[in-house]
Amino acid sequence: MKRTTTAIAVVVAAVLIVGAYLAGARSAARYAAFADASEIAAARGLQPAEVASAVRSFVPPGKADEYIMFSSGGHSGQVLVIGLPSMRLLKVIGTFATEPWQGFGYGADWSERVLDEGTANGEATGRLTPRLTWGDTHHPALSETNGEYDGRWLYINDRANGRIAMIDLRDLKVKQIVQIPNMQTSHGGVFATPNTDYVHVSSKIPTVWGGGYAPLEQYRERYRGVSAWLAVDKQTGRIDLSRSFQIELPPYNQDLADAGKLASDGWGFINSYNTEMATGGNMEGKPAIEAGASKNDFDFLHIINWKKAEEVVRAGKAEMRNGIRVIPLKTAVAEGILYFAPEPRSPHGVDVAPNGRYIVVSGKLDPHVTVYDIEKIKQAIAQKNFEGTDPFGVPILKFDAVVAGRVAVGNGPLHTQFDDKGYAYTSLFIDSAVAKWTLGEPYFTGDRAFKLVDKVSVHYNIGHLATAEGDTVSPDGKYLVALNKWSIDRYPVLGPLHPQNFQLVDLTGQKMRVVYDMPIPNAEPHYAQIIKADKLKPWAVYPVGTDIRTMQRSPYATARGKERIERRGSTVEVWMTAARSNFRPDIVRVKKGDTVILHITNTETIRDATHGFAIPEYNVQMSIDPGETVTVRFVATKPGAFSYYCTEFCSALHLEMQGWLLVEP
Ligand code: K7E
Ligand code: CUA
Repeated sequence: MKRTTTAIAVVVAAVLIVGAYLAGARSAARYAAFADASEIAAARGLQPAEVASAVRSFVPPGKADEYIMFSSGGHSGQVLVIGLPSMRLLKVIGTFATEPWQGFGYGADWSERVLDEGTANGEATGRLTPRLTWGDTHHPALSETNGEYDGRWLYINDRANGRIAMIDLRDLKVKQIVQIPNMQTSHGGVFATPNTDYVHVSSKIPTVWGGGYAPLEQYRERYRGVSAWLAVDKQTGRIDLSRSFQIELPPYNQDLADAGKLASDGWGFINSYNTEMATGGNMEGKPAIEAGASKNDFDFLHIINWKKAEEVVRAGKAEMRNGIRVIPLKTAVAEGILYFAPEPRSPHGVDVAPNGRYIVVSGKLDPHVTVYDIEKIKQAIAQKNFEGTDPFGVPILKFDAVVAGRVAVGNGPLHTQFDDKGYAYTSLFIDSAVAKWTLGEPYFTGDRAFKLVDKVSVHYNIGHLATAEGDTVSPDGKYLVALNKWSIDRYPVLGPLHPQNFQLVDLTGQKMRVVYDMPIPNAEPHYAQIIKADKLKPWAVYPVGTDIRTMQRSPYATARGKERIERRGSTVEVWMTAARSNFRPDIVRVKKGDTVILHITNTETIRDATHGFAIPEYNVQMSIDPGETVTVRFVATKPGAFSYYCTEFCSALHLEMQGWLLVEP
C-alpha cells in the first residue's frame, strides 16, 4: 500500500508539475494539491497506471473537449456526438429514426419532410405513410476542403437501406435524407472526395438490376452492385441527384470504400467479398452463404477513376436509370474507369494513407494487411499489366505489380487508421487488439518500413477504430478510439443485452495505452470520425424567425404581439409565439374535421431557452429552439378539449406554459 501511494504521488506530482510549469504557475498551493490527490487515489484503491489514465482523459468541469467525435449509432438509426478526451456523450442526433426530444418526426414540418423525402418517392407521391422510421447508420463522413475536415456537413449512410443523410453542422440537425436509386442496401463509403465534390456510397448486397424480381438462378445476369457518386451543392451541402452518377458493378458484395487523396486524388477504392457469387441454399443442398463466399483465395479491390467517370458522364455515355445517370459496366471497362486488383481472402477494410500513396486492405481471413501503391497501380494500368479479366470483362492487375508490402499484424484485421508520424493502426477483431505498424517511404524506409511495432489489447472484438482527424491529409495522432463490439465483463451485468464499448487509446507515447472505457448503451456503432473541436462553429441560438430547413428567415415568423388566428373555409391557421412562460394564443378553437396549421416562433434570444410543444392526443411533440419558427399541420379528426403544453422545463413557471386546443364536435 505504501509503495502504491508513493508511486501514485510520483505520477500525480509529475503530471501536475508539468501542468503547473506549462501554466507558468508554481505557487506552493498547487504543490499542496499533490498530497491530496495521492491520498484520494490511495483511499480509492487506484493503481498508479489508473491514476495516469484518469489524468490523461480528464477534462475539468466547465472546460471543453479538444476533439469532437461523430459516431455512427448503428441500428438506433442515430448519430452520436462525443467529446474527446473526456468521452462524454454530448448529443444524439435524430437521423434516420424519429427522436422525440428533438421533435424529429412528431409533427415538425422540417422533420416530416426530411423523413418523407428519405422514404422512396415520399415527396413525389405526397404520401405521409408508410415511412421508414429507422435505419442502421454506419459510416460517417465529414465534408472536406483540400483534404481537411472543414466542419460544414456530415454525411452518413443507412446500411439497412440505400440511403444517405446530410447533417448541417451549423445546428447539428438532419437536413436531407436521400434514397439512392438502384441500391437496396448501402455500405462502402461514405467518403467525401477531397473537396467534397462528391460523397460516395456503394451497395452492400447486389440488387435486381432495374428493380422487381429475378430468381437467384439469374444472379449473374440480373443482379448488380453499384458505386454511387453523389454530387454535393457547395453552398447548402445538399445532395443533387441530377448532377450525380453511378457505376454499374458486378454482383459481388462490395464492402468498405475510401477516397483517394493527394497522390491518388481522382480515384476511389472499394473492397469486395463473395466474388464467388454464392447465394446460399443451406436447406436446398447448397453451401451456406458464408462457406460459399469464402472459397476463393482472392477477391477484388475495385479501383475507380472517378475523374474519368465524370468526363464519360459529361460526354453523354451514361444511361438514365430511375432518375440517375448510370455508367454501364461495359462502358466503365471500355473507358478505363474500373480496374480490379486481387486482394487476399474476404477483405473488409480499405483505407487510404494521408499522402494518398498507400491503400491498405485487410482480409478477415488473412492475418496480414496488404498495402497497395497508387504509383504502381497507375503504372500497371498504363502498361496493361493484367492477369486476365473477371467474368464481366473487368481487367485484373497483377498482384505483385501493385503491392508495396504486406505486414503480419494478427488475426482478423478489419480497419486501419493513421497518425501524423507515418504509423498505421489496424483493428484486429479476432485478437481483440490494435496493431501499430509502419508505412513505407517517405515515412519509413528500408528495413523499418512495413513493420509491426506495437500491439495493445482492447475489450473486446474491435470493429472500426478512429484517430484524431484520421481521414484527412494531415491526421493529428494523439488519440485513437477503439469501437469494440463486445463488452462482456467491463460493466455490471444489467441483463443479457450488453453495451458496446468504446475505448480511448493514448497515442502520444511509443506504446499505445488504453485510458478510458465508455459504454454505448443504445446501438452498435460502426465507424466514427474525430474533428478538432475548434473547426466547428455551430450556432448557439437561431436568429429569431429561422426556418431550420433553409436556415433563412421563415415566411411564417411571428413577433411577440403580432400573433393571430385566421380561418379560411375548413382551414384554421395560427401564428403563435412561445416565450417564457406562455404560448400566445393559449386557446385555439377549431371544428371537427378542420385542418389545423400552427406556425410557432420561439422568440427567445438566449442560449438554452428551448420550448417544447406537445398535443399528445394528436401525436405532436416538437422542440422549438430559441429563435426557431416551426410549422405543424394536422386534421382535427377527434373532438375534445385537449391541453397543449411545453415539454421542456424552461422556467420557474414552465408548468404553467400550457394551453387549450378545443375541437368542437
Ligand atoms: Cu466493419 Cu459496416 Cu464499417 Cu461495422 S463495417 S465494423
Ligand atoms: Cu417553455 Cu417549459
